Amino acid sequence: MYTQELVARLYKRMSLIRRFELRLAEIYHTDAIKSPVHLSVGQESIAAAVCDPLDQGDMVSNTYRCHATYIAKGGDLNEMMAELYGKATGCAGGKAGSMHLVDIKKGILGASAVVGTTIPVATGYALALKREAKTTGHQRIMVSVFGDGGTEEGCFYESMNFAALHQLPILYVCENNRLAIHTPLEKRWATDKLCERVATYGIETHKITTADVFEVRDTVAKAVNQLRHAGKGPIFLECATYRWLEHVGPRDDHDDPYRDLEEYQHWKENDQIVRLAKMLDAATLQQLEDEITAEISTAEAFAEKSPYPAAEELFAHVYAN
Ligand SMILES: Cc1ncc(C[n+]2csc(CCOP(=O)(O)OP(=O)(O)O)c2C)c(N)n1
Repeated sequence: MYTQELVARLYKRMSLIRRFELRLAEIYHTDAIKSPVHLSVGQESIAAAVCDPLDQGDMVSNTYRCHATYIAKGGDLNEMMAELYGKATGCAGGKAGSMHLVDIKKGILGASAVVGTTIPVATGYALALKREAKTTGHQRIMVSVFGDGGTEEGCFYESMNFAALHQLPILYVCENNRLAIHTPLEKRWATDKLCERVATYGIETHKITTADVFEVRDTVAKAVNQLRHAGKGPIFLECATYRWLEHVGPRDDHDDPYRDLEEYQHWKENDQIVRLAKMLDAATLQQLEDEITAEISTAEAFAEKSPYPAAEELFAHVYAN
């Protein structure tokens, strides 16, 4: 039903994200990485599926848990690793770290550690893209990715209203892992009818509970097509997913009381990387894994040999020129 090319492409993106992050977890104790890391292990299928139908000119914004969309949107791996190492060759000059990955030429708008704040910024960017299309004749799309916690911020609802009123070319994607640090959804929301809440703003919504990489990709492809050609937005997508490692840091925290082992087991059995590996022949799989190994070790070597930023760089890029 799905072409081998698509399966291989999605598999490679998901596996690259996971193996890159698991490598970070391995080297984290050495202090080579100079910033906290919020890993997406277990959540890879959403970023891979969301970014696959996008063009390079389309934009993505994310939160501090931004490694997955950065990689899935084609962000430069060497610059990403160098940024984590705090090196001058990093995507933000080595001064921003893991929570602020950016690559404008690849359509990665940047991220923020402050929950919810990227949502209005992405909404404003979508307004700019709508205006730009009037002169270029080509509608670029904005995709704003955030967690369930982001939807608890007032600016989320202000953004929904503004985007709906102005029919902006933006796809909102909520990665709903049901956790905000250690607090599960049941202790934060009176009802989990998120799509119903958003729909009251006059926004088309979709909810995917399976994290099925093909289902998410197909839904996003249709949404992108509609935003690009029908001139009607926004669209809201809620994707269920699950974070396998601790909120921040490299540790597996399944012994912590806030975790539900049965839930974790359910998600492990639904691992889209394992699923897609079974759809590929052994030679293709080996080739993809070899490519990933090479890309990660090239990035690591690049980061290691890069210099730290010069002292006089300290105050550069603090204010807009
Ligand atoms: C405005 C604001 N409030 C609180 C925090 C502290 N904080 C950091 S991460 C987080 C949880 C956010 O959860 P969610 O948006 O679901 O994203 P996830 O970590 O699950 O990807 C909180 C409350 C913050 N960074 N910013």
